[in-house]
Parts: sequence; C-alpha cells; structure tokens
Amino acid sequence: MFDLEMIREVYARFPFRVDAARKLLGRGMPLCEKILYAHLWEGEATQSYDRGREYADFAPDRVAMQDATAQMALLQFINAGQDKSAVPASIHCDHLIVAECGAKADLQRANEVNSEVYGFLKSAASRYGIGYWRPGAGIIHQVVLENYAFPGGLMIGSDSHTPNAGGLGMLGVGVGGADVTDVMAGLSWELRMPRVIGVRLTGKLGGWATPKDVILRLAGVLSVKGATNCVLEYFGPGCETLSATGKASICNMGAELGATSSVFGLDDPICDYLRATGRNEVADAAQKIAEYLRPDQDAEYDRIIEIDLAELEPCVNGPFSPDLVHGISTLAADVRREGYPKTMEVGLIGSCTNSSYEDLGLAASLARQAVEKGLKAKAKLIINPGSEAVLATARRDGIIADLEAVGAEIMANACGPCIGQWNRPGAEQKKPNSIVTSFNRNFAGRADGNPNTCAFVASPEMVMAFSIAGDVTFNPLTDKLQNERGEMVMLDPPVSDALPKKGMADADNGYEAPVEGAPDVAVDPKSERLQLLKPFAPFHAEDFKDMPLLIKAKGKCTTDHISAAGKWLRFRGHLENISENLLMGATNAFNGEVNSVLNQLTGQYGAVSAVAKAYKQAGVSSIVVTDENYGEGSSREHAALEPRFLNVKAVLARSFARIHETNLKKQGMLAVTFAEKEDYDKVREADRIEIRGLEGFAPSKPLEAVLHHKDGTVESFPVNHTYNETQIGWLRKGAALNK
Ligand code: MIC
Ligand code: SF4
Repeated sequence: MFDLEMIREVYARFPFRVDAARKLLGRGMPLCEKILYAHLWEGEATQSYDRGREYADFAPDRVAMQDATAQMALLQFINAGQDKSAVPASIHCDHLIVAECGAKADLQRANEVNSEVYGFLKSAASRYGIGYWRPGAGIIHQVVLENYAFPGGLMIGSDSHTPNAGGLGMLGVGVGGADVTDVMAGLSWELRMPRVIGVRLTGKLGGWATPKDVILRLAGVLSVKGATNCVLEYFGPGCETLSATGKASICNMGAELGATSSVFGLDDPICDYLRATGRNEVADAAQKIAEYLRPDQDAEYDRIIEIDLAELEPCVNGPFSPDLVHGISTLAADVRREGYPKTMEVGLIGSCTNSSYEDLGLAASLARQAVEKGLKAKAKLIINPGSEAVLATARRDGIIADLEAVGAEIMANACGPCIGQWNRPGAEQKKPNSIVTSFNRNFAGRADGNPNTCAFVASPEMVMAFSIAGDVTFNPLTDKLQNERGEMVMLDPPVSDALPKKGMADADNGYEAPVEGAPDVAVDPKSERLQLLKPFAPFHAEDFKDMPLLIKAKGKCTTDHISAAGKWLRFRGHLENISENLLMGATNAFNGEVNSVLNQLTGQYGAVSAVAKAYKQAGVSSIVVTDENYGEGSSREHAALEPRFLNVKAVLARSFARIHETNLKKQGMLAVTFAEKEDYDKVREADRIEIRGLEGFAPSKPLEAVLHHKDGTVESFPVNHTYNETQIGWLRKGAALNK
C-alpha cells in the first residue's frame, strides 16, 4: 500500500538538497527545515527563505483527506478538469459515523444513511486514482501513521491534525480542501516558511505521566495561538524514551496550539513502529540517511522550551479550551473553585490523538486492576479504537475483553463523539455536567451538542482512572477508592507494551485500491447532500464600499462556531445547505446572544445565515468583525466557503488562525486584521463599513477601514493583511480555483 518507490526517490535526493540548503543558510538546520528544503518545488534550493516572513512553494509527497472534507475537495477537483491525482492520495471515511449502539449497529446505520456520500467518495477515489478507506477502517491519522507516514516525508491533509505524522518523523500539515485540490492537480503548494520552536525533552516519564501530558502542559505554556506559523520540533535525549504513537499524540495536538506542524527526529522507537507495521524496507532506507532525518546538533531554533519528562505530572485540560491546563495536583481545587460539576458522567477514549494499541493497552491495564481490586467503573465508558488493525490486535491480546469487563462500550473505529457524532441520551436538556476525553479539542458543545457540558481532555489512562472513580476531583496518584468489599484501595500506575509482542493481527483493514478505467462521477442535482460547485464571481472594488456589519463576534470563535459539525456534517458536500449554519455558534458582541444579529435592512434580529442571505438577495455584500485567533481549530474550508457563498466579502479580525486565514484567501475573501487591536471597540452594531485601498492592493501595504456610523459620524483606521502577489491574484479572480 505504501509507495516504496516514491519513498526511495525522496531519500535519494534528500541529502543533496539538504546539503545545498545548509550551504545557503550557513548554519545548523532543524529537521523540519531539512524536510521543507528537500521538498521545494524548485528542486535544489537556490535561495534561502526567511522564517515567519517569506512564502515558498513546495512539492508534497502525498495528500490525505477524510470524508467530511474530501467531499468539497473532490467537488473542487472535478472543476479542475484533471484526469488523475498527481500525487499519491487517500480518503478516509471516519467522520460520519454516529456513536450510539456499538460498532456493528452504528456502522450499519452509517452505511445506510451516508450511502450517497460514501458512493460519491468511493467512485471519485477510483476515478482519480486515490486510495479509499471504507467506513470503519479507522481514523485518518491513525491509518496514515500505520500505513503511509515515513520519516522525512512531506504530506498535506485536509484535516488540522495531519501533523500526527510527525510521530514518525514526517512533516504533516493541515490545510483546506482547496490546497489539496491544487496538489492533486499537479500544482505547487504554498506555505509561509514557519518559525521553529524547539522543545528539548530530557529525562523519562514516570508513574502516571504520559506523552499526552507533554502537549497538555505545553498548551498551557503557549496557549491556543502561541505556536501560530511555527513548527514545534522535539529534540533531546527524552525523545528516545517515547514510543512512536506517543510521539504522534504529542504532534497531533500541536494543532491546538496553532502550530503549522510538529515533528520528531528519526530514532529507534520510530524504526520499531515502522517494522511492527510491516515496513522494514522503509526503516532500512531511513536508517541509511539517518543523520539527515534528525536535526543538526547546532540547529538554530527561534525559541527553545525545556521539558524534563521526569518532572511532568498528569494534566487535565479544560473545559471549553484545550489550553486551560490543570496539573492533577491542583485539579480538585480548581474544579471546586470554578464550580465545575464534580461528578464525572462519561469517559471517552479514542480520537486520532489517543487510540493506538498502546493507548488501549494502558487503559486496559487499569481496567484489569479495577476488576482485581473489586472496583467497577462508575462513569459510562465509550471507546473508539483508531483503526481496524488496532482493534483486531487489541482483541486478540485480550485488551478489548479487559475494557468490556468494566462496562466499556466499543464503538466504531472512527471519530465519533470527538466531532459531535454522538447520540448522547439527555444532551438536549443542556444540563451542566462533566466528561473527560482522550481527545484533543473541547470547545463548547463539540462532543454532545450541549454547551454546558464541561469536557476535560486528558490521557487515556487518566480517562480510565476518572471513569472508575466517577469523579473529576479524584487524584489516582494519592487518593484511595472504596471497593465492593468496603476496603480502601489504590490504583497502581498503568503499564502496557508500546507495540504488540505478537505483531499486528491480520485483519481486513478496509482499504480499496482505485480501479483502472473507472467511470466519471455523477452528482444528482436533486441531492440534499452533494452539490456541484459554481465558480465565485471575480473581484469588484465596489463590493467593499458600503458593507453592513453582519456580526461583530466576541470572544472565542473557532471553526466549530463558524460552521458547526455534529448534525451539520451531513451537508459537507452541499454548500447551499451547509451555509444555513453560518456562524451560528458565535456570540454577538452587542447583545451577548448566539445566532441573533441585526438585519440593517429591516431593523429586525435574525439568524446570522438568514441575515446574510437577506443581504445577498438585496445585492448587498457584508462584513464580519471578530476577536482573536478567528477560525481556530479545524481545517474545514466550509467556514470560508459559506460566508463567501452568502456574499460576505471581508473578515476583519484581531488575529487569525493559520489554516483558516489561508482558506479565506483561497476562496477569494478579504482577510484583514486591526493594526491597533483597540480599534475593534470602535465598531458599532449598525455600521456600514468600507475597506479602502484595494485598487492598489499590494503585499505588506496596509489598507484602511472606514466605519460609517448610523449617527452620520465616520471613523477610520489602518488594517493589515498578509497577502502576497499570488494570493492577491486569487482575490482578483474571485477564488484560487478560478485562477
Ligand atoms: C476536527 O477535529 O474539528 C475535524 C472535524 O477533524 C476537522 C476537519 C473537519 O472539520 O472536517 C479538522 O480538525 O480539521
Ligand atoms: Fe476526527 Fe476528532 Fe481527530 Fe478531528 S480531532 S480527525 S474529529 S478524531
């Protein structure tokens, strides 16, 4: 399945290209820089690129898509008029399976309910030479790690957790579907040369601390935007002590810090994992150029953060934001102080972050202890394994039986509750309650649709311990639990093999290879789930003159707030239908309400999408004003396509998350930031806003925002942008695809 020929070619040119780049730079290189310079579109580097400032064009080795983003990516690819994907590509059906009654029934229902979408993805995959992973095969990043990721490779994926591949030393970058479309169409892929934050790991984890705690702690240090436009590169003697899947968990969640990617250098655990997953040849080939697949001794980092693994304590982050870190020693006090519900109702283990063999093994080791010590799980326990291969192996080795013995319910190998695909009984009552997950994100309402669910993120081990105790103030390192016999017992730290001793079990992994000569794909014009795309209209400066404010959003506005997932995932292939959810989770700064904004044409309040639609019907374009880190989280380009479709022309933010800013640019929207953050306060509810200076729109040249207030007064201030020449071209043409 993995493309050994391609990997060998990459390795054949890797050393020359890195040497050439090192000569140009005249200094030691971090690994991520080596990978990027080895994948320059121009071939051997002829110039150096300024980190954090200059854009460069790259040639990724492969692309990955999941079902929720692949639909839009393929609909765009169809319009690109190409015959086959120019690079190896895969589609993974993982996001559309609702967790409800257990793996078998849930999968069957998903196959029925989503048959049109799965049929479309499968036939498009075959038509365009793309590998297809059936529903139930596993979660994109776990399957990619098991089958495709390789040290030194460069991959883009239409999912923000693509950096998971950094656990195997591959640079994975999350992008919108339009970027994937370009690369499949044989075009180059553009990225701002990232800054590099080195994270030096020393020591060895002990007791209850896990790799997940490295990134949970780091999230507390850097915050949800602290690594924007940076790569987090891990180095130092502590790396060798972490398994490849543990490394992948760390890299996965770098996305929550805004990082462009995260990566570890080649070492024994990485090679062990490659061998355990049937890729001896890749491990051998990588070891031959090992020094190139690690950072230089004197690598230059923009900043270095030191973490002593031996001192790390288990962390629990949340609720509502993945960077709200609590060390286990202070969690109980924090929970009491903040008044979070103390009872822990559901424990959820899974997601692309933590669903490996080792993760399940560690959770199972606690389950076994619980049974031996006469304890039961007090909370409900739900488990989504990462892949069919992991599930089959865990079942063979008794891990699944151990989990089931404490009442765990095994759901499909899929995202499930992590993306709101969870039919949680009672969620509609919106009661405050606490859950703990091994996922990566915990934005309000994400897992069960209930905005009052306090979701905490932790390692699978901690999820298990909390589930047994049924209490989020429980500290397994110090606290005892009363068992069925009335005795007070303690849980010992969990232990598990990182890799299965008997190798991975044989299983039908759910892969379907493309068929030569597959027919063209058809889309039913009456479908409510799929809709062919019509090109957006090109740029008119007039459109940016008299724009009513659609919404001034206050506080966190992630892609979950802009384009909710959960039940809306069913419309991911139908732009018109999904646009109905536009910004429905964002808080209106003027009335503190969600999904209630002023329609300036009628003076009435309405849903954001309804008001945007009314402006569109009246031939008026509108503008969105927002707070910090707008578009944090997902790669979903729907968050950019929807406003574009509903005639929103510009977004003026205090700051943007990287992937979302690019998505806006790609879809022909104007994304600008306040030069002075306080100017945000000047924007009033009934403003008409103009963006001036677009005739002479040029890189690094600020524009001007003019606010026409209702009382006739006018205020103006400078706004910044990060468009380069190419991106200005996208805006002028109406979208990158038009160009
Ligand atoms: C997520 O975790 O939010 C998702 C769902 O995987 C998204 C992609 C999507 O919205 O389809 C992501 O992380 O990019
Ligand atoms: Fe799926 Fe959750 Fe991972 Fe996104 S974060 S890919 S929804 S498991």
